[in-house]
Amino acid sequence: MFSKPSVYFILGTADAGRKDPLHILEKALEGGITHFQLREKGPGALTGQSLTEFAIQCQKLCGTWKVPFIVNDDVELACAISADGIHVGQEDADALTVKERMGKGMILGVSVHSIEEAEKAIRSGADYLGMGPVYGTKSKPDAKEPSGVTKILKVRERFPEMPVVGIGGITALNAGPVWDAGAKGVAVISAIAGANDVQMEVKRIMNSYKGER
Ligand code: 3NM
Repeated sequence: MFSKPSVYFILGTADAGRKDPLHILEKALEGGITHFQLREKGPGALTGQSLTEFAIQCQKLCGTWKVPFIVNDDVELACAISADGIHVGQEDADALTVKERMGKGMILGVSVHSIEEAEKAIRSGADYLGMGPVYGTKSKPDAKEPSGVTKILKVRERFPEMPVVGIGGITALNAGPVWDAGAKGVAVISAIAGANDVQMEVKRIMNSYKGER
């Protein structure tokens, strides 16, 4: 699933500002994102039927580009529309419970901040780990203090087989150390959602990877 360097785009309607979120997603797909996560949070977040309809539109777009469509936190929604995966944080549903509920073949991602959390997530059946915030972020009001790539290095050393995706304040200009720390992917909201040229920004982030392909 992370066999090549991954640019993992995350978006909710609030992150789109005054732009059309589906247009942003389309441009990001054209630019070459490898994963998409729908993360519908915060004031004014869609709920109920409007959320389901929006999720299905995102899923269709991702399907056209054969990009995995992952739902943040909302297990009901992910299962109801047969998303490709679910991502949970430490304050969301327990990863093991989610793993037991989700369909076979679905991807489970878990946000972790320490070796202990990584170990528990792996025991619960996580397919990849999200680790952040690497840098300061404005997209998650309750984010922890940024810790650079220190924690990614530790988790990569202890669990070398487990794909890690860095998150938090990542842009084309500062993604280098995240790749160098062994992350298989970089997860990004604002640098992509807020870019004037979304497609070009995705390409720039992808090109920040200088390792072997
Ligand atoms: N999770 P941006 S940081 C959704 O540290 C999320 O677990 C984080 O957005 C974590 O690319 C974050 O705009 C926000 O900084 C990432």
